[in-house]
Amino acid sequence: MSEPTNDDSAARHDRIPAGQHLTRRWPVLHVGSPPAFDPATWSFEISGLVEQPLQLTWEAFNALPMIDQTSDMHCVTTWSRLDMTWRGVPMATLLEQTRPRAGAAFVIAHCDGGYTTNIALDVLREPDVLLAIGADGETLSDEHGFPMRLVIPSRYAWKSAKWLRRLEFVDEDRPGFWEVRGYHNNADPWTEERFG
Ligand SMILES: Nc1nc2c(c(=O)[nH]1)N[C@H]1C(S)=C(S)[C@@H](COP(=O)(O)O)O[C@H]1N2
Ligand SMILES: [Mo]
Repeated sequence: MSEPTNDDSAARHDRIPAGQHLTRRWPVLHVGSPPAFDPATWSFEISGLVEQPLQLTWEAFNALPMIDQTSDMHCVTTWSRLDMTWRGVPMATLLEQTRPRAGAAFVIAHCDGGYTTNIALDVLREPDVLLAIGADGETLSDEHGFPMRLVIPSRYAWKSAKWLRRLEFVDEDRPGFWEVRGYHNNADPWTEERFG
């Protein structure tokens, strides 16, 4: 296997879904403005249909084991950014701790500022899903989700909720901010699930 190169080589091309183009910049996309962060009052919660609900302070969240993980990012507005290195807590760690109940099938991500997005539990279980505090060797900037964001590499980036504060496990699906505005519920970039 050859090393990835910096140009649009065939190898890279295979990693860009139909209708997407490669960007080396990191565009910023969101509704509203980044929320203020207070480490004294911030918490991250896992609630709903789990055996062991959880509420972590900023300090406790940072005490969790973190990993670095490389993945690609695809935005429905057609940009794709390859080989991003995220730093954060694997979702798997907190799924083990909280243990979703048998009836749990969907997860609603709630963000500071009111943005929401819905994710099938099976997607949240994918091994590369991360609760990220850093990207490309740096702490997340305010506009990219500081202090913490979800990263779901297998779905269009609107599912990667910035300023994440709570994951709510539910039995019935509940479309989020963009999903009620016509975006596809599942959002798989490889089958171009852009609009529902
Ligand atoms: N809280 C929140 N998270 C959000 C959004 C938002 O509006 N609010 N926008 C989503 C969209 S549409 C995209 S494409 C990605 C963009 O992430 P970036 O700004 O870090 O590139 O964030 C997602 N997460
Ligand atoms: Mo987006």
